[in-house]
Amino acid sequence: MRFDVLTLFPGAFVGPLDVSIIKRAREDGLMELAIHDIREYATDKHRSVDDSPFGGGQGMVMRVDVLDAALQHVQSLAGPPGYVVYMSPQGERLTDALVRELATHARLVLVCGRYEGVDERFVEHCVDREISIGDYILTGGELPAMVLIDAVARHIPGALGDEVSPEEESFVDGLLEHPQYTRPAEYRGWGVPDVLLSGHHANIEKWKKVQRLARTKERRPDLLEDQGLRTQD
Ligand code: 9D3
Repeated sequence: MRFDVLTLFPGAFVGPLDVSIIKRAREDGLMELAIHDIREYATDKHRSVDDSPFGGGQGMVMRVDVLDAALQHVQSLAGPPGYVVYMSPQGERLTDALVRELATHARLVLVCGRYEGVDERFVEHCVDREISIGDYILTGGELPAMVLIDAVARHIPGALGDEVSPEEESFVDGLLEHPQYTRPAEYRGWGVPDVLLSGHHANIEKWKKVQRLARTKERRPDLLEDQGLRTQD
């Protein structure tokens, strides 16, 4: 799977995507990531990428001509045209279901906004999907793009290694995870639930399920409402 990112801050993408699972997926050739500096597509002598909004209002808006030139260049690079995602506070919320859907594309082009956002004509004519990562204000689309890449890349076949499958993970059955413990069994008088040390597998499985249900009810009741619980639950 290939990701192309359009940004005014290419330096932001050095680091977070160079470690761990994403690093290995890139080294193994399972995923490609190319970062493109939008400013390289500015045409006037000041290399301007933004201007004040028509009709007035605070801040600056990213220019449609510069964004379109950058996108056309990027779309001409690799084989299949990429599915174009604009990271935007006005977008639909990124969920596990949307992550899985995005992972079915061979290529994604992620556009990161800065300032007050982009000229709406770019969204209307060039963007396939507008996506937000949640209801809080950030300074730009770069961190959201990295969040999306990280979440989607885990679904690339082989990216997690042989052991783990993203299908088996929590969110899939809509419950939070149970608490986890490891050695030492006692530290500063802090113990571990006896059942986990008992070796009684049926009781351990029951304990884990009860913990998952109780935590979900306490912390995320919205997740319980989304699914029909069985009587044994
Ligand atoms: C404070 C300025 N806002 C009101 C006039 C508008 C605004 C513009 C640009 C608010 C945030 C941003 C920058 N954010 C993103 O580009 C962004 C984002 C986010 O802020 N939260 C969650 N998801 C995303 S995706 C892109």
